[in-house]
Amino acid sequence: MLSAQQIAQYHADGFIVVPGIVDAGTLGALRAAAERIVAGAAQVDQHDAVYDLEPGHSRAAPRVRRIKNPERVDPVFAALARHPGITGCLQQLWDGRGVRFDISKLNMKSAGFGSPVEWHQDWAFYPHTNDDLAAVGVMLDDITPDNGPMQVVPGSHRGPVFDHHADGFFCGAIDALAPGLQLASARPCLGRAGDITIHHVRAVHGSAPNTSGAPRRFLLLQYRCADAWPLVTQPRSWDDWHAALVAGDETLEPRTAAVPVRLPFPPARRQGSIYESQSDVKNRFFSAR
Ligand SMILES: O=C(O)CCC(=O)C(=O)O
Repeated sequence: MLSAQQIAQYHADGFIVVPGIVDAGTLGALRAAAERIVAGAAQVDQHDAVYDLEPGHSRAAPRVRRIKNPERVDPVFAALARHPGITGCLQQLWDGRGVRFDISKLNMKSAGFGSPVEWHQDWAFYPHTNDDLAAVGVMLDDITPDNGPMQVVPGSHRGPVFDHHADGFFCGAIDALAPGLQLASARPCLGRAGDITIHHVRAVHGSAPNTSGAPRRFLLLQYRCADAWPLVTQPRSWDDWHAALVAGDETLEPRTAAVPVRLPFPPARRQGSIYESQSDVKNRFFSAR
């Protein structure tokens, strides 16, 4: 359960770190599953439905940047998406409304070369009828100042939706020189393995490369309030949509809110890998290797 102070902090800053949500046994199972999936990258040469590969990947020396939708690959990730410690926090943040899981991704950020993620707002990718959406980051490793922690600009979830386009196409990143970004105030989300972060869908966030000797595996689970209806990607079917409700009550009445929206169109020229589409942004903040 979140304290009143944690709830107030989430609403003020747009993010919180909640310690000790995932127990050691579950953590061990998640890490083992991640290692099994990464080992499978020795059979692939290019990005596919499961792997986003680091530059320099080879079958002999596999380098995985992101495991896409690990909940579709191993049941331990699917079970985590329904963890009551996670869904309970979200219900508290959303006034007791239902919680619907969307997708997940495991950003590997391996020691020494893990890729950066440029500043962005998740909202720019998937606007809804209201902005009660959040990503929950599960730390599979300790996250320190040196291994590329996610950084968030406090209060940015109440600001504008920044332009995530370059040369007329969506690129999934904000130009680092965009007026009003206030990157100097960004704060890192640090913690121990088993802690979680929760960040608001409109919060500006990003992360540096991992130049340390320690891995930084960070599993991002995306959730939306049961009454938030997607403006861009429609559900495949009612059955899928309803099956993704992981806590609370279903509803047939989307809640609309006065939220700023900018559509992610025309689509990114290199759709499918955020790392590649972000490389089109005019001014990067984090050094590309
Ligand atoms: O891995 C991180 O530090 C943040 C990544 C992120 O925001 C994303 O993948 O959308």
